[in-house]
Amino acid sequence: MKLFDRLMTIRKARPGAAFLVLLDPDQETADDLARRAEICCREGADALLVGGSLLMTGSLDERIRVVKQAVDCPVILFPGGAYQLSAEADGILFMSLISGRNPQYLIGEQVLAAPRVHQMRMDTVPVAYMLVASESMTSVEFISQTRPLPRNKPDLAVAHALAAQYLGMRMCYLEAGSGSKQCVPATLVSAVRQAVGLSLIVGGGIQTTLEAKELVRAGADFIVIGNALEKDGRREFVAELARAVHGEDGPL
Ligand code: 1GP
Repeated sequence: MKLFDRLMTIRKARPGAAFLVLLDPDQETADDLARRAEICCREGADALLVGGSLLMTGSLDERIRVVKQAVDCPVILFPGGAYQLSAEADGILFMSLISGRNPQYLIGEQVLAAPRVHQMRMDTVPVAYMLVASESMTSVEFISQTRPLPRNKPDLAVAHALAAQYLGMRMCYLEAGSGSKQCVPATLVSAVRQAVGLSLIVGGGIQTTLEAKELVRAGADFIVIGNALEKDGRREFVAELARAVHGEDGPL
């Protein structure tokens, strides 16, 4: 089954939203990464994203290979640039940073990556990536050299999401930036939800079950959490977040 269809099947199986965990391949040794991946999936993560704005490790293939051996769920590339490719993954979020006006991240990196993606026969999901402002500058804002969308102007987010839909994107990623102090406002998610039929991925700065539930209630189809799960001893928290995102711990 194609990656997009797999993701939709996972989504439909959940009354709330699907739960994606972002693994930073730079954070740990390959074995630690595999162990964490295994715990996350056992406790309820539906799929794993691997990647980030900046990648230091030179062994992305190996890291993804060991993660794949440890879990049954899809392991998906979430690349910060054309250099973050691996045929070991189940596919790639092929993204364009449409909230920005930096041609390198709108189309440049994609052109550099495309021949290798083709050569590796990677499964691609076209995703409109939209960075939303938070209180301080995030790595993605700095690396991409783009201005994020204002938090208090949902109409701007809606206009971008509509453009993405007309361009034929399949998913829209509303991103506050990894490690952000504030997640994307629920009001903005709900405005985009009402305007477009695209599947909505929401991530960045989500730290509590309450925040996750609010974003699901606002219309997120996929919730992504990375940083909040990176500390040790977070097994129970993963399970708690999974139940909240899936809508299994009471009415949303
Ligand atoms: C980043 O949305 C993801 O792209 C996850 O962010 O690490 O802040 O959870 P956090």
